[in-house]
Amino acid sequence: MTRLCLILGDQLSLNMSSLQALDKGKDIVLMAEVKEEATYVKHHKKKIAFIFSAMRHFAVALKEAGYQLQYTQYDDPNNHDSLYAHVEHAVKEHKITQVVVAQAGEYRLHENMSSWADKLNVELEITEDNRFLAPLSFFSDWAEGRKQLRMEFFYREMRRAHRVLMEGKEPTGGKWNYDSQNREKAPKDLNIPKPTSFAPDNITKEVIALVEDTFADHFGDIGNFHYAVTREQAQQVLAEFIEHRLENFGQYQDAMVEGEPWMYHSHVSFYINTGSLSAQECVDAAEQAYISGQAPLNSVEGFIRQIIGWREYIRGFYWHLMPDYKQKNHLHAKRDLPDLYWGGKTKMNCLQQCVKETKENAYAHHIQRLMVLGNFALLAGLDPEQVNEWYLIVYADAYEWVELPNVSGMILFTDGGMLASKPYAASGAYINKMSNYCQNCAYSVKEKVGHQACPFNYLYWDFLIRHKGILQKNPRMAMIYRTLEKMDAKRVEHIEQDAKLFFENLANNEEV
Ligand code: FAD
Ligand code: DLZ
Ligand code: SF4
Repeated sequence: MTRLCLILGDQLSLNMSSLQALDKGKDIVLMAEVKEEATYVKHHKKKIAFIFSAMRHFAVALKEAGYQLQYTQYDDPNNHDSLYAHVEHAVKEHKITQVVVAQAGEYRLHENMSSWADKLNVELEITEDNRFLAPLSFFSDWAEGRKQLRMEFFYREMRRAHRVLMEGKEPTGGKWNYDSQNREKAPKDLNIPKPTSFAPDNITKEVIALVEDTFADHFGDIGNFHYAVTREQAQQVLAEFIEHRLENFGQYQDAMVEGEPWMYHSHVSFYINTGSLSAQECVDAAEQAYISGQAPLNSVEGFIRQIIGWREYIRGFYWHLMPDYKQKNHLHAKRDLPDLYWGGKTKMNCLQQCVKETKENAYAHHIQRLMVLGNFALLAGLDPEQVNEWYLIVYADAYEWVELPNVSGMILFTDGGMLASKPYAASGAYINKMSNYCQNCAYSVKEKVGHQACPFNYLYWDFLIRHKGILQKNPRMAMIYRTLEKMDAKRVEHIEQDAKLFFENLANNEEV
């Protein structure tokens, strides 16, 4: 009996569970660059180039490891356009009776696969997605019976279960979370290291030419492609992060500096999400840096929390709540996504910079995604479906399992508080506190109303006024609503007028 193992474009690891039981001499591994995956949303050009190049490099690694691989490139005249069609042809050609695949990261594809066994008349084995440290059962066991699914408590369970930064039963240093030492604004003279970069090799150059030709109408710049496309290169990105950036990671985690898209972040999301790096090795490397005195606890704990806390939690949360989660819209948001998200002109410097960097790099760091792009989407009441699609398109690390909970739960509050205890809404003061964007802005962050005022200022209050009926009941919002209640009626009227005019201009495609 010959088995067929399907490896998806984000399962690029020789340790993938689906590969483990194969007989290398007999069984066949299948990989395909297909239209269905490349266009179910119109992914950023750099995202497609990154994934195709990483897939082609992984194909080389599979062959070197002795696997029999059937790989179809996008421009192959025999390309069948969908993963199902490729599997169907391979099943017929090789008289396959058993197909094995690790669980797809996205619900859409997982659902699609559930009909394959019947349609193909084969046995379909779906193995656990071991790109994650926690099996899905770990999350559902933890979630069972809980009214609230807060990341912080899940994270502590993960620390205990995986013995990370633990001294016996106690967290290293006595505290679970060192965020109180983080979140500083970046000083002017900071010498931020350049990101680890790789010149495109022939495989990548070929892919770039393909993308320029075939996906010319997709958003994003393809120039200056410098990402890691092999496991070895991804390991180098991690190693250089540990050596040059981790020390300052915690301190400047929430800082934004104009013209500095990379800051002290790790830039490992592309690689960890495609399987080129494992979560375990990222955690081990950071913990080791603490033990050897190379990096302080606030940075190391902060980084480890992102990986074994946020990343694992978000993934468990997604599978726990899909498919219903996607339909949620607690705040009834329905405004169309404005053109400024696609690079249309705006006078709001923070938004303009974050979109520009997203277009250039298919990357923006967390606080840009959250507090600038996300905050605006929340305050402006943008339609969750359109916002989710935008985030899925523009970031090279975006797959629905990670994008959807972050966008719907963390920024848009579509679930009414399942993921976040209150909306992450902020006025211009927060952006000004954490960045230098306001210095080069046409608006004044100090002004609260009027045509010169920073739009985040009046949109923030207008958001609270609009959603008073829903949000005032939230105990974490009580204080801010008390402030609103004390606000002068004339000021409230002014805020509402400014917001109304802003939204009219937005709808008329005028530069805001
Ligand atoms: P670092 O800041 O160095 O963090 C280290 C790692 O921690 C990341 O590589 C990532 O694997 C993990 N991580 C950190 N925060 C989160 C989080 N909230 N959820 C899941 N993992 C996390 N991350 C994605 O991987 N794909 C997405 O599509 C994505 N969409 C997002 C959308 C919004 C609105 C927000 C607010 C966050 C989103 N994130 C997403 C989380 C986070 O912004 C990115 O993981 C991070 O910016 C990637 O850059 P980095 O590797 O330099 O991260
Ligand atoms: C994102 C992506 C793209 C752009 N192209 C492919 C592809 O051609 N072939 C493939 O196997 N996978 C691709 N992927 C990744 C898949 O979309 C991803 O595996 C699913 O979304 C499940 O997580
Ligand atoms: Fe953004 Fe307002 Fe600052 Fe301008 S003034 S950069 S719009 S926060």
